[in-house]
Amino acid sequence: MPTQPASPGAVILARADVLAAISEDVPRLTRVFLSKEHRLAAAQLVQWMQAAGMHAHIDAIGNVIGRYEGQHPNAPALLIGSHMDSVRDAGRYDGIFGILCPIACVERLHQSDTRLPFAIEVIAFADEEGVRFGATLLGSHALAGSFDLAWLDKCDANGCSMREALRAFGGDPNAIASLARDPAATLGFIEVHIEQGPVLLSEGRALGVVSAIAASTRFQMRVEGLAGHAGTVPMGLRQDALAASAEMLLAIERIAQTRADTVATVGRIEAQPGAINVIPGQVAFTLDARAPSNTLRDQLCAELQSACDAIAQHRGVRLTAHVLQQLNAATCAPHLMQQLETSLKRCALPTRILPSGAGHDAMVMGSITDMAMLFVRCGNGGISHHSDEIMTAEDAALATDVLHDFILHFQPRST
Ligand code: HGY
Ligand code: MN
Ligand code: MN
Repeated sequence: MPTQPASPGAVILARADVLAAISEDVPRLTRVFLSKEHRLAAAQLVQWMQAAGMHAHIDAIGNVIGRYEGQHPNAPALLIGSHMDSVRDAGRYDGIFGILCPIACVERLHQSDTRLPFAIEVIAFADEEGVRFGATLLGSHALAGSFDLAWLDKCDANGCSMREALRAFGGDPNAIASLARDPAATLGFIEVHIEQGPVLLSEGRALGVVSAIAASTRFQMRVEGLAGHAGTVPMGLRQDALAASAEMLLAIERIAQTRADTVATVGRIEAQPGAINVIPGQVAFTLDARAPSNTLRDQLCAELQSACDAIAQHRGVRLTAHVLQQLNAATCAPHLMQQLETSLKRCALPTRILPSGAGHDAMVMGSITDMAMLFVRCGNGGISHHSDEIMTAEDAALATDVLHDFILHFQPRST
């Protein structure tokens, strides 16, 4: 019995499985910027891009870029892409689906020998999560011309600077500035991404159109108390940095819960000296605060900071808060949203507009061109940044149909 050709969605999920196996800690998925896994996954993406009829290359910062020419050489391009790096113990569709889906669309154009009045560039951004060096959205900042060269001096947990790692990867720190795209040659940026939340799943919808991406601020918080003997220092005389931090964490949670649509997360905490019989004298914890607008984010951060300061004062410890990153809210281009909605209708799918609480490369690309996002349902309650992240081949195929329709009918903003 001849085997049935795999459905377009199944091909995409199978490719995501291939990439998920390119990890530093298999069977978990962790693929960080400028690692050997980055290099291996990039080579695999180049191969798939070339098979889809694109010219593909790896740029100076490690982005993988495939270009499908239009009817005329050097035509302005519609950019479509997402990130190829992952968080630790990640899901296999975050970022990656937004690369494999457009590759599948270009493959359809190539197979039908369709050429459009514009070129298409599929972009696999080298680093969006910022796991290795703490600076995020590096690949899209390079293309948007907003890469801060000081980031090259950031070091990873082993003391290796980004500059050294980039050179060892085969990139070129001196060429990053030249990657900046000319907005005049860029017709727009589309990112297809799993929702990473429960909304589409709960409403029984496969796809949604994003209205805006939340504003966020990331802090490195440090609490300095006084280490001491766990057996001899009376409770009333302690300056316990970890107990103070614990009270701060609960205050952070309580404050974020009281405001609509705001979230605040402490993702990592370390206590020193970390001995069972020593009162912790130093604590470092991260704080990720988000809200639908810049104003609401700033108000949230101010309230979080003053609550933590009051706790520090009350407990006789010293708190310092260092802003690691501040990303402003990004609104999607209405004319691109409308075209995505029209494609959903042409594909006989209901339209649903929803905000994104997660950050995306589209926030950065939106600084140089019109941007929009198509969300795809994820299963398992919408879980993401977790190995239980799932999506279906049917939804992958629907997203590919809608993106393909969007591309065929794409109209850049009339100037
Ligand atoms: O943190 C975020 O929102 C994104 O997943 N990097
Ligand atoms: Mn992510
Ligand atoms: Mn992502």
